[in-house]
Amino acid sequence: MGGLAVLGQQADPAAKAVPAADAPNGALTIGGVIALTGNANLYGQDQRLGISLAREWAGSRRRQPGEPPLRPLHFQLQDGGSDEATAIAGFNLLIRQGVLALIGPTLSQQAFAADPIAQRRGVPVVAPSNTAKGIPQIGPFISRVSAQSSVIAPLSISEALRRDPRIRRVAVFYSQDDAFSTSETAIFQRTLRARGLTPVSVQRTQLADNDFQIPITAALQADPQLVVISIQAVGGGNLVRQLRELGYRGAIVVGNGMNTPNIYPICQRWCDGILIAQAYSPELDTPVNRTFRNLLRGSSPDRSPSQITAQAFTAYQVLFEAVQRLQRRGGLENVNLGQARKALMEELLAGQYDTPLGPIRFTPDGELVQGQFYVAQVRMDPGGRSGRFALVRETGVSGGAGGSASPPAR
Ligand code: 1QQ
Repeated sequence: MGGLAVLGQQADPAAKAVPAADAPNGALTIGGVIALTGNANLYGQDQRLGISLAREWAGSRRRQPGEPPLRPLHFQLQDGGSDEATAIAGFNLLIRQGVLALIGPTLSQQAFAADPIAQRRGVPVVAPSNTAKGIPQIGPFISRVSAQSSVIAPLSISEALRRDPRIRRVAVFYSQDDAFSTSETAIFQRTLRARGLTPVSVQRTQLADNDFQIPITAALQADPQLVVISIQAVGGGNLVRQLRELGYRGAIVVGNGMNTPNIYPICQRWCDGILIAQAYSPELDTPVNRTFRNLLRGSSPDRSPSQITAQAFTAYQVLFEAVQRLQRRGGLENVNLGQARKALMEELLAGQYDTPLGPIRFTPDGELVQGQFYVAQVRMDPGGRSGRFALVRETGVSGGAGGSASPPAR
């Protein structure tokens, strides 16, 4: 029985001593649980790319004279699928293998299921793309670099109403079985109500839906002038296309579910003109964003710099920088993995980071503080096969990490 207890201790990597940075086994491992299969792989592709660019960036960092050696980091990627069970399995596997911290999972719906596991085991999580309300509040080990819907979603509604102040009739669509969608639509609808607009039609769909004829027909009976969509990329792309095919000509605002260039092949030319708020602009002219864009051009010349890629880069960057600061302060000496995880979480939350998203930091409970946001409009090429998010407005949020208001719209 004593043997069992010893086995139990050995099985928990948290009790293992952290080796010295320059020891042969001195590398610590960051785990990534990203959707590589299922519909959310449209985001996962962007995320895998963003993390690999960040690893290139980190690999080119050199120890400054007089500094202790950098702490080498490994990265271990696990498919988080597009559902809760696969994300949970990925978290469990990587935590058992002794990762220092985790990036992921892709969807808020998955995070509400998987993050409590990391929280219980004391493993820091940086969410690269969870926008639903309440993610960092899952616990002290959970943070995010993805701005929550409440700061982003109102911007695209404001832009639509600025373009056409006569809009009165708004139809809303959302997936009722997805945490991102229900959270975002609540913000969209609150923003509309604050403008005195009560939706003339609210259509609740399912995450797995791809055929929207029935809800579209119902919504179009109310003759909307604006359609507001909180649905993930595959469903949302199909919905936009079917809306246009069924004759809707008015404005369309979409949410974070469609914030990837991977929507273009789905909605093709029908996506042209849709408005979307974004937490990243490729046009941000800072050294780190130029590096991000150059690395992307070097590795994947056919991919455009996008929000979800930049956020995944940022998630890795934030962990890398926090680890190196901790290393320099001696915080990784004479500690076990469990203590290192805790110290890393504190270090991470205390830091300020100059990222492709702009300057960011965290609130004490792990919520992102970011200063710059954008509204883009999708512009499809004439063939309808590829397109771009064209920047139409830039907004500074007062109290954001970047400080005060930024230059006005272009
Ligand atoms: C979330 C999201 C996704 C739809 C985009 C990755 O924002 O699940 O929170």
